[in-house]
Amino acid sequence: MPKADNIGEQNYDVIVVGAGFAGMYALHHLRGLGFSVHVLEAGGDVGGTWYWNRYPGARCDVESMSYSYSFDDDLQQEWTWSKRYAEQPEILAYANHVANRFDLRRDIAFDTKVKSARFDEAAGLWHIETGKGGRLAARFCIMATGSLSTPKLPEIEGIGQFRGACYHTAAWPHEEVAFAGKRVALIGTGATGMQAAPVIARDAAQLTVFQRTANFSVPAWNHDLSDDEITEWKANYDHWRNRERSTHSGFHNEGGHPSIEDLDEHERLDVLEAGWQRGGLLMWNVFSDLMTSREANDAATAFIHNKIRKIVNDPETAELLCPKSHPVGSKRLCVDSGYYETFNRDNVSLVDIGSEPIERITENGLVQAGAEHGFDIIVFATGFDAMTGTMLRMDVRGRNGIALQEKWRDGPASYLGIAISGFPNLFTITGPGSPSVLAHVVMSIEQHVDWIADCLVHMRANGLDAIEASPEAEEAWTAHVQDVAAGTFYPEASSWYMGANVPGKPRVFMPYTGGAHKYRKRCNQIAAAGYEGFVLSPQGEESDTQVLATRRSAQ
Ligand code: NA7
Repeated sequence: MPKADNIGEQNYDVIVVGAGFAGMYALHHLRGLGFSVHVLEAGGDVGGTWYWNRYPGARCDVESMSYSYSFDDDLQQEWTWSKRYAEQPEILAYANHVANRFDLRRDIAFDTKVKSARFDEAAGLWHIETGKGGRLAARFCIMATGSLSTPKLPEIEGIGQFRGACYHTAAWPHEEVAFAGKRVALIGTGATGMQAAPVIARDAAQLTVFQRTANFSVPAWNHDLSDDEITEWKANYDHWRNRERSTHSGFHNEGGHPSIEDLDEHERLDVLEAGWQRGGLLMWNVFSDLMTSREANDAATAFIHNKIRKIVNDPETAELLCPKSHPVGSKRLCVDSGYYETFNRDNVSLVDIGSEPIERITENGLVQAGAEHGFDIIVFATGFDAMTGTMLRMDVRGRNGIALQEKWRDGPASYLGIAISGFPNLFTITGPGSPSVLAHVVMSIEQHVDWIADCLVHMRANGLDAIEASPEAEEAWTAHVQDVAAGTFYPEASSWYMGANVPGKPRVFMPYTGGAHKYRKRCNQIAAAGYEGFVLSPQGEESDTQVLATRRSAQ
């Protein structure tokens, strides 16, 4: 495979956009296979999600022994996690350890945001322009841009007028934010708001939580890992990783009862209670038909409502906290450490903005239900323009100059969540149409990077220069993603999975709900069948641009 060879640009085999967990592994793996790789990262260092999300209480909802790379046994043996669920500083330290261990930073440009990525058909190259005016070219471009990387502020009038301190949880300052003695407004009660609330409440003079939709949460029961737990995992990592790869969710501890219908009232409650006591993402280990059986979902809903009513002292607040607008699991289930208990504190109150929205933000606070409420700090835990937001903010253009914004006008179309028809040699890691946010994301990242790396090696060995998803394969896969989701409760919620949190965004269910294990098998079958559904083109004659570039460089 010839190297990119254009004048005035830095040329590589592969440009990777993003130095989070996906970009870091893509760099390491592809570099090891002899490709020249360069990574462009908007942040000041590695870590992606864990670089940006430094808000109080930020923690991973996947267990730490599992939420790590599996590609190198020495790496997984040498790193020791402290808690069942790792907190953000520890995960960022892990990302730094990986970057140091594999000397990744020498091929990463930090503080470098991609402005545009354009495919040059004549040369068969991707031309990348950065916000700093840098120009690079590569045969392949890999978007390792993350599913939750473009923070979303709410559309509230006057949002820029507030004179106090204002933060979005996903753009949190590196310096400590002092809440002591402060009146704090927290807007948003998803996974992030629920993690932040108990921690802010401990320090703040007063915390007011503004809730538009009540969400379901299950306790994390976070604790220090014992030496025995760590030793057991490390001795059996192969077993646990294989187990992860064989489940729907990618979690080692998935294992719900096959169907609620086999259980009587008593047994159902026992299963739910056991799930609650285990804690964490309970939806994967109570009833396997939770997302398809109304009976199962209603039983879990009633069970969680009762838990909330038992924990929260004030009956009115408890009732407001009981989610009633959507089935359990159809919005991302939250995993908390004392969220519901926080509302028993004297310095915490809950305001329902589902029925009476915030009217505007003022210099001193915000107006809601006709009254102005004064605050010193506003925290927006209002989520992300998920799954497509980051790529659509770049000017990505494929064959014939077609813009990705145009192509995805009615929602993302993708083959396997890996490739897009009309955009040759462009790959998306955990893109829309793959299990991504519905599965163990580090596992999903490794699967995509391995698949792409195998593909590039196959192309190099066979003198192939270009790969592109066929329109038919893309259409069929995109329809399949919708069909599978339609058989579940997922599309019933106004969730970010559906694009519902961003005004004007097409309402299309984006992740693949068919199961990470089945998805992996399908990807492998497609590769084994010679990349079925893709068009692979042999190395052609040198294009005019390349001939010209070669002549110039020879002069
Ligand atoms: P989420 O899950 O999108 O939650 C955002 C929260 O902010 C949610 O409660 C929203 O209410 C609320 N929100 C969003 N926009 C507004 C406006 N305009 N007014 C009031 N409230 C609003 O984001 P998170 O950061 O918590 O979690 C994202 C993922 O990160 C999480 O799932 C994990 O995978 C990690 P809504 O429910 O939309 O009514």
